[in-house]
Amino acid sequence: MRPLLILLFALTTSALKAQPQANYDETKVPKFSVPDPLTTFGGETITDSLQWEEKRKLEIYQFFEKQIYGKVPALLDEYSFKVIEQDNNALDGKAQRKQIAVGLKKNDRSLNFNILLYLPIGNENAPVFLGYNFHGNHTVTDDPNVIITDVWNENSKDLQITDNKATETSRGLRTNRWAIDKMLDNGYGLATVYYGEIDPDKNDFSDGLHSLFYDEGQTKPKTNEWGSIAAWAFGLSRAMDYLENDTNISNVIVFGHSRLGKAALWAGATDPRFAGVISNNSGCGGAALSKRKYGETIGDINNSFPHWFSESFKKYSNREETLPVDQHQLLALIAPRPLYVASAIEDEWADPLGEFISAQYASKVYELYGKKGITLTDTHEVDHPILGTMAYHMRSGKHDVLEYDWDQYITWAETFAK
Ligand code: GTR
Repeated sequence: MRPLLILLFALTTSALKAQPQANYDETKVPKFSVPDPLTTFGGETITDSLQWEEKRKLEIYQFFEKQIYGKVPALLDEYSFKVIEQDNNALDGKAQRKQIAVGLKKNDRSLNFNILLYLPIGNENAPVFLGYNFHGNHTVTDDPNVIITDVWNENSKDLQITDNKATETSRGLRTNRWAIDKMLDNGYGLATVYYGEIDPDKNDFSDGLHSLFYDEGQTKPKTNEWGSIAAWAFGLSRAMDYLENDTNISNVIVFGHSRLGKAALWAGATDPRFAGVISNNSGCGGAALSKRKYGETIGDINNSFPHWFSESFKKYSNREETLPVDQHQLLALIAPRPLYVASAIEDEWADPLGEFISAQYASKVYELYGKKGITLTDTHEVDHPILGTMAYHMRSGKHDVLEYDWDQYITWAETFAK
């Protein structure tokens, strides 16, 4: 090749590969004003919890519902639960295990998902952590009796999943993210569901929960309707429909990591039955403030995961300054229920500082109810959790769920869940 051609070739290939560079420089965070949770869109000031609930909470909720996560299009026609497997002497006699098949029906179409439930022996009325897992219920434990999911699964080297299908090989490969023994020893249960059984995580709306609701000829949700995060949140509520009727369960705390932390927050905002909400490293579209444009931005997330949010959210890609809300108001929708926002200092993509500030700005609403929030003078000192009704920690280390995280969640839950 001649030098000019070589240069042109190099320029084109590098341009093709060029990704918008994420900002990790605090001095380059744009100046922005955080929308006040206590001033309505019309400029009215909110001074008590009643006004918040009647005026402000509703308008914020509706904005998130229509413009960000998307509306659930209709009610289900039917749903059913069936305990398909039970062992009262599971995990070396520490737990009762139940596997519950949940059936959802709409327009003569149906979808089934399985809840794996462990309840501690000796606590007849246990609080339970409910959280999605990324690759199947059988990955969270070595327990040989946990059913392996047969729906589409993202290939993963770590999980040894190929051909988009989970097998025996991946059993127990994610036990590190689920401190099941610790939960049981402290009198807590765990309920978990493989999120792909609600909606496979790919940019394809032909399958999963969305497809049950289509009219004749429809192939994807309408502009203001739900993306995958809202579908996953809806699935958590359907799991809750079962859990709230299990007489051995007292309270349910909804938990999620990363994209599933976003789903847990939206589930907490849409469903008041969750007694507490935990967002672990949920980042952009979760706990982190979007207007900081630090790490992942709305443009990045809508490009990489076009199916996560409602179609209407795309108009805010690279236009964060035009958003009349920010994610601290999502947190505020959960008030006055206990809420734990957890970050990891090396998880720069999720903007850990933006998650902390977001919790601080949501506090005003908790304070209206006389609850302890994360105040503006609180600091995010690494590995120094703040455990009030609003709780926060900045863990050392990376984007993950570690034993450390569960230690804090359990300690915190002791203050309200039993
Ligand atoms: C990333 C995505 C994040 C976060 C994460 C995860 O690729 O950009 O928003 O959700 O995935 O879920 O692990």
